Amino acid sequence: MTQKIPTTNTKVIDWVNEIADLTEPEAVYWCDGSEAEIRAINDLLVENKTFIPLNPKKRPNSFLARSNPKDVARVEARTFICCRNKIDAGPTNNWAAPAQMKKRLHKLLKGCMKGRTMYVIPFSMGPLGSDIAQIGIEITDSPYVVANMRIMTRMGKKVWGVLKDGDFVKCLHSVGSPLKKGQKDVPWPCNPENTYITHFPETREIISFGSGYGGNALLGKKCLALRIASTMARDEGWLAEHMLIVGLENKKLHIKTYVTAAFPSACGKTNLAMLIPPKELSDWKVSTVGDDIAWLKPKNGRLYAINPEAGFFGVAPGTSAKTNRNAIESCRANTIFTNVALTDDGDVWWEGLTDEVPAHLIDWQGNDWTPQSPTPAAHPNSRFTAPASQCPIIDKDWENPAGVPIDAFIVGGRLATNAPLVYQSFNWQHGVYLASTMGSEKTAAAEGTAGEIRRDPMAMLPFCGYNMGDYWSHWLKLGARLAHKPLVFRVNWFRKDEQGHFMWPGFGQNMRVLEWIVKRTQGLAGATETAFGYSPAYRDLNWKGLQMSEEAFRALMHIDAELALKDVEAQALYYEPFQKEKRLSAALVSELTLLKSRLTLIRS
Ligand code: SAT
Ligand code: MN
Repeated sequence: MTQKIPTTNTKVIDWVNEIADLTEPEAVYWCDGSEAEIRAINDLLVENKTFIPLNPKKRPNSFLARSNPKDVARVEARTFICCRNKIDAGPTNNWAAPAQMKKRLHKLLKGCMKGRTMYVIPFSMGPLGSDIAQIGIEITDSPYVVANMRIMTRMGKKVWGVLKDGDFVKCLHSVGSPLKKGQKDVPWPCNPENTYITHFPETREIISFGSGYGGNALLGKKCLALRIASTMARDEGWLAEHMLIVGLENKKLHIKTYVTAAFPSACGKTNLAMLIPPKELSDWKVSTVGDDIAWLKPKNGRLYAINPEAGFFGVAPGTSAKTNRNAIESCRANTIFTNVALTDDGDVWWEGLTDEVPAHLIDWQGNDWTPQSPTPAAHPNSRFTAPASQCPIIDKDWENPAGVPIDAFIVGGRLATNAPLVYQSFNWQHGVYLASTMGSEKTAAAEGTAGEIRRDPMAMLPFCGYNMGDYWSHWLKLGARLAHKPLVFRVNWFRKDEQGHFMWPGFGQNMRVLEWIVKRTQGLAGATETAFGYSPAYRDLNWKGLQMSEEAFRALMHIDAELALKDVEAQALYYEPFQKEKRLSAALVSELTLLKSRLTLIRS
């Protein structure tokens, strides 16, 4: 295949040549992002049996892929931050010395693309040409990755015009499974025994080997847009966050505002990004800017956010017309499904999609499945890759290169005990403290007792490319310089009563909490000072259409000082490794001290 090289950027050309010499592919193909190209890639994936075409009447232009059962999720134990000094990776990351890791990878990469085509994918994270956007180039030997990157990023020849002779993030990916002459390929090549997901933040490089799945292989997502971008953001004075971005508009109140939210996994982030308000709150119009990642840059004293992605890589199980109609609509066509089940009429199915379970399916591993089967039909981490433009409530400014102005940050986790529905931080510094200590309970502990909390600061635990203590300091500093700081709120949709029942209905009803939050940003809602922060009183929330007594609401907001003081002790322990490394800001220590004294005062 002779192709005219589509760029004159010598850094790109030299790097592509260097990688081709090292990995020895059969051919090199420069992706242009055209329709004809994706049709050919899809045909090839069907021919290789990586893709099963779905019934075009039910799911037009959509495909199902089944991965190797050993390659089904991100692998945190195999994810490394490779910077010169170990302390700069911090206590929450796996670290390796760059030279040593490069040596190890070099051995694995030698000849690793034999018998395969090496694809060069130019892509932009963020609207092309936006000053918040970043350009990456992914080299991969996986056509499945090409097909996914085409949905998840702005990919193709237009990128060369923006890049010109500029710098880019080098993203090298191989499934790590070379083919000998005449050897037949498998539908999902991978190398789970030798998987490495490595980041070199100082030289802005990513090298990923051995996995073809999700965030391990679509390098624009967690690797570039979070791990590498977080270090760029530290150096350049902005924020790269694991946050959804949502627009909230109320024409009667003349409000249109945007908020972002960070939650650990399994807290309904995609649902909140696409929330449908209950009919009594239909004055509110919710619109989606992003469901996973936000890049926020300061301008004129405020933060403006873009969604660096162009698609959703959403978890399928549990997604239904009832829980998230907009997500279901988003994947109605032009979608890649990975590890879901196949119906007898050529459509997809997963646990929770319909109340009625089909009598027969082919499960995610390609086996016959019936409701009596002992294992789930879809893998719990099965996914849909769908264009964001197909979301019925996509915000009109979702591709605005200037971003959207952010008025509030929401953080939270999944906590059964002693975590109120919502409260506002006293100020920015207190907000950073609230975000740094957030997390979810590891398992449901005995009801009524505090479960052990897996802290997931800013939901960035596996995604921060540098020392988490430095990251908190960066937040503190950045906010201090903003004239118009976003207000910070902590929420918890998952409190349970003594019988183990959820005390809050969640889903669309969360609009009531969002309404209070938005009104707080506009100075339109009241609040009461509590030990945790500013909390709504019963009268401060809109109860139209929801039966909840004042007593039930009080229980939902109650703070048990004794239990909270125990958590203060746990938080002090959690901060200790950062303190030992002298990477913990005194501001966070004093927030903990202040909380302790407030709780001690109200302890009966
Ligand atoms: O596979 S991804 O990293 O893209 C999604 C996730 O695990 O959060
Ligand atoms: Mn995520």
